[in-house]
This record gives sequence, C-alpha cells and structure tokens, in this order.
Amino acid sequence: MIVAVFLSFALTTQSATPAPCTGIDTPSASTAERRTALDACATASATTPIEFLLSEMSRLTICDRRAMNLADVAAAWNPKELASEAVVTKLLAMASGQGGVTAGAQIVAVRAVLAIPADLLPTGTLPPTPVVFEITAVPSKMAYDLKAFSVAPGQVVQINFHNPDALEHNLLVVAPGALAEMGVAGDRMGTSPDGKLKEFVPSSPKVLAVMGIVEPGKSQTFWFIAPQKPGTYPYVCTYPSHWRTMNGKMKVVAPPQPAQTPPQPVAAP
Ligand SMILES: [Cu+2]
Repeated sequence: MIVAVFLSFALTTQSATPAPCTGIDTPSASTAERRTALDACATASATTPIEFLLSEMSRLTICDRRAMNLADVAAAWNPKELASEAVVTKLLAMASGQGGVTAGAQIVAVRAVLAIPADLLPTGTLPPTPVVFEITAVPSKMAYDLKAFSVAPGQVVQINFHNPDALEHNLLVVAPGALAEMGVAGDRMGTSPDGKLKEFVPSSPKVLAVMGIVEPGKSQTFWFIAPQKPGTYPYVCTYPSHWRTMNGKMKVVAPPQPAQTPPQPVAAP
C-alpha cells in the first residue's frame, strides 16, 4: 500500500516536470536550429517560447553545458520581447543571482540582458556593455597569465578564456576568503565518482561564477555580474591539485566619489 502510494506520487511528480528540451542541445545545431527546437518544445508544452526559455534556465545546474546553448539562443532573441516589463524583471533578477539561481542561469540571463538595447532597459539598470578580460592558461605552469583585474560593483564582466596548455582547466569566481576552501573541495571531487561529470565545480553558495572545463587547445567565453560589495574575490581553477598556483584576484572597487568643490568665497558687494 505504502509502496503503491509512493509510486503514484513519484509518477505524478515526474509527469508534472517535463523532460528538458534536448533538441536545443544538438551539438552540431546552429543558433537558428536551436531556436526552432525551443519553439517546438514550447508548443508541445503549451507555453510561449519566452516562458519556455525561462523555465529551461531555471533547470540549469551550477555548471551546465546547456547554459551556453541557451545563451546563444537568448542573445539572438527579439530584444523588444526580452524588454517587456515582466520578462526583463525576471532576467535582471536572475542575472544578479537573486533567488538562488545557478551560475548557469546567470550566464543566460546576462546574455539576454546584453541583447536588449540600453534605451529599452529600465533606467538605472545594468550598463549594456560588458568589460572584457582575456585570461590564458600558461602552458606547463599551472597558472593563469592574468593575476589580477579590477571591476566596478555590479558591472557586467565577460571573460574570454584560452587554454593552450596540455591539461584541462576551469575558472570559478568565489567569495572573498574562500580560495582554499573551494580549492580543497575541488581536490576532493577528484576522488568522487561524479567529480568529472560536475567539472570539479563544488556545489557551494561561495561559488559566484563558473566556467566549466575547457579542453586543451580550446577557448571559451562566459559572462557574469560583479558583486555589489567591494572586496577581493579570488578566481581559481578547481581541477584537482591546480588551485594552489592557478588562481588570481578580481578586485571589486567602488568608483571614486566626485571631489567636493570647496565653497567659493562670496565677493564683497
Ligand atoms: Cu587548472
């Protein structure tokens, strides 16, 4: 009886959560073909494409290859549709990492927001242009070539990562002071059965932005929004045993306040 109730519950739960739309992720598909697949999945789920996109984003894990495919589709979306009040509110919340969204969903949300012309965004929201950094894995040195960079609070950051090394590497931006903790967590994943599957990305709220493993000879781009709180945020490769030397510092620095103009003496009448 109990088993029957459990099975009934499990089947109900399963049917209430449709499987991810795998057609979006066909490796050889163009962005247009991914969009066509998404539209078909939305129709099959009796929802709109934009709602389907948002629901697919909410499924993304902390390190998820599907994020890049969805980000490409989002970047090619009709900007006016993305800029509708209801959608842009959700996108901005996800882009900022609110409500426990994963780093994968943040990547898609940031790219969607970047696709919206500045004049269609609510005033006071994200600057539409990302600040771009190039980071390269130094061959045979277990190190990034860029040891530190600075960004403003809330700035959109784009990292173009290049891996000419013979080893695989990833890049995580983590909370202040969490370098060793996340590095050791990555080391531990080296002996866990699903560590490689998770690309050695610890499942921790201290992981703020994620680029999964980049294979030797490959490059990859990812996006995130810099934290609002000024401070030093380490970035690190959590591939087992890499973190001690393969790290750097992202400094979030508040822009200087405009200098106070001293009061001018009032001329005598
Ligand atoms: Cu590495």
